[in-house]
Amino acid sequence: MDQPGTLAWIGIGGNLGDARATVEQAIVRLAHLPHSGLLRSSSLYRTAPIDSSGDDYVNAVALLRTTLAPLGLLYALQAIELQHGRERPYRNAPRTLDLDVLMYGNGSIASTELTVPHPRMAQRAFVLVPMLEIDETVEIPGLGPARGLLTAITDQPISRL
Ligand code: PH2
Ligand code: MG
Ligand code: MG
Repeated sequence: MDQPGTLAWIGIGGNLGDARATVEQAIVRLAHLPHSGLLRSSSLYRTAPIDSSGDDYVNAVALLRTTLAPLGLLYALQAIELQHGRERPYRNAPRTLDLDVLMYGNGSIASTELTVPHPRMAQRAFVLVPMLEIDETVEIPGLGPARGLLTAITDQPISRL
């Protein structure tokens, strides 16, 4: 029988403090998220800041199965960000931890709080490369296979840690 719940893809990133340790701890916290199970997590990647400043980022992606509603999931992710001292002084400021709902099933959501699929994910190697590590055939609702989107962004520095 099919498992209950929806597949949710989570983007993980940080570039303040010990980002590598923070991203590893965030993956552990995602594994303990209520009403959810961690199916896969990617390797960690070092990436150059895109439309952002400061140190290189550490990025990863996790795949969850969850029965949380999209906003319930978002609030649970924000709680983890706060546990890691996330502050938001200005847009795209360097951060200890950023957890983004990249995709929630095949759904499209456009509310004031949450836009899914994540609006810029298709242009970001730090999202697509770890997603494709987990599932080479993953498709983005409305855009198609993620694999084909990579060719446009081969200029973005990313290396596996
Ligand atoms: N996140 C941003 C903006 N720029 N650049 C990298 N390399 N990694 C990120 O996670 C990232 C970014 C906004 O959330
Ligand atoms: Mg983000
Ligand atoms: Mg965010």
